[in-house]
Amino acid sequence: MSQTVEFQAGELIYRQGEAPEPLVAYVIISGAVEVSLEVPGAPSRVLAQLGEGDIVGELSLIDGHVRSANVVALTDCRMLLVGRRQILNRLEESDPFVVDMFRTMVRRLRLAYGDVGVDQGHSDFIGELSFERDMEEGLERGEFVPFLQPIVDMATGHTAGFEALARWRLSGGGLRPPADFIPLAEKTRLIQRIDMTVMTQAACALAASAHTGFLSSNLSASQFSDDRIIDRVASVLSVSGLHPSRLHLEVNESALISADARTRHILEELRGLGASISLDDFGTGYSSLGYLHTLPIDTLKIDQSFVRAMERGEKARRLIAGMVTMAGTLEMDVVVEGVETAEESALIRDMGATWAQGWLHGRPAPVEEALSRPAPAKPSGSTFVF
Ligand SMILES: [Ca+2]
Repeated sequence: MSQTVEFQAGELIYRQGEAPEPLVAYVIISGAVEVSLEVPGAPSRVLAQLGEGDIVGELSLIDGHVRSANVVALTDCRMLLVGRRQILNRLEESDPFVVDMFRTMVRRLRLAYGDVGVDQGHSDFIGELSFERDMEEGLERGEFVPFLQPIVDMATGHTAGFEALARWRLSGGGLRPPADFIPLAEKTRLIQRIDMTVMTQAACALAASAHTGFLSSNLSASQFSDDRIIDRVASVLSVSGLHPSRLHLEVNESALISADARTRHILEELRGLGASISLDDFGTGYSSLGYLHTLPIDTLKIDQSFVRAMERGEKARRLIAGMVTMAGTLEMDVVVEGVETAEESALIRDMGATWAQGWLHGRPAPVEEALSRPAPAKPSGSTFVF
């Protein structure tokens, strides 16, 4: 939740000792407030005057306890409400040690409140909170939709499946590219809802179409923080009726970095549903090869940066060939991403890659358009003709 409220000059925003109702902190968008502390048997003491970009009420938001000071509007104020979940989601993303230390600091601030200043706010944070609210509203209005990009069988030239990519279709008609919203969606964990709405819509569309290909759908690293993801994916399969063998789940290296027992358990359960696992953006992350043979991975998606580098020299070419060979040794399929020219496509096919994805084979397109595209021509000679 995020929304704005207004207070008039002189109005009490909250009182020391009262239960926080609603349980929110306030970011000052415009205006100024005074924070004061009542001390028994003494005149109340002004702790701070705060203005645009500052935050008040954050202690209660974090620990749920009563308000630790009085806050009064000095001028007419407009404030952004910050809900508990918005803060807790960000905290949960942090290292457990940092979270622990943070909670200890909050407790100590409570004890010593009269002796310390009030936190400074950050204007970046206001921008983020507003954008987060826009994303939540966009999700509620169903504005996040899949675009499908074909993944082509290198042996036949036919579309073997599609990757579902999130797009934000604004109510005004525009499209917001993923680079605009994915970073904050990941930070706030709204990415989990975006992943699932995109996967559900794409699975329903593919299951209802005449196309028999697979759906490759992204699961962000934050999905691996708990095993409810297994139920969510099971529910996508049951709602859509898509045969589980047609679902490929793309996971990137950051989700697997710890390769711990929980990650393994989640991957095995997802596979147990009948889906298969693709390692996304392979070669760009931490690239520890150690987990490749220990985790249940069916497909490597070789990051597009390797194909881009092919133009610059033989080494990149040999690197891709090496990765394709390694995947074959481990009995994994390979998708080479970022294929843009017929020459690249031919080279990759000759290396023995299973599938290719890239602008040559089709750009991401709205679902109906992608599913109604005629199948590409069968390749002839050493290059594909499209
Ligand atoms: Ca992907």
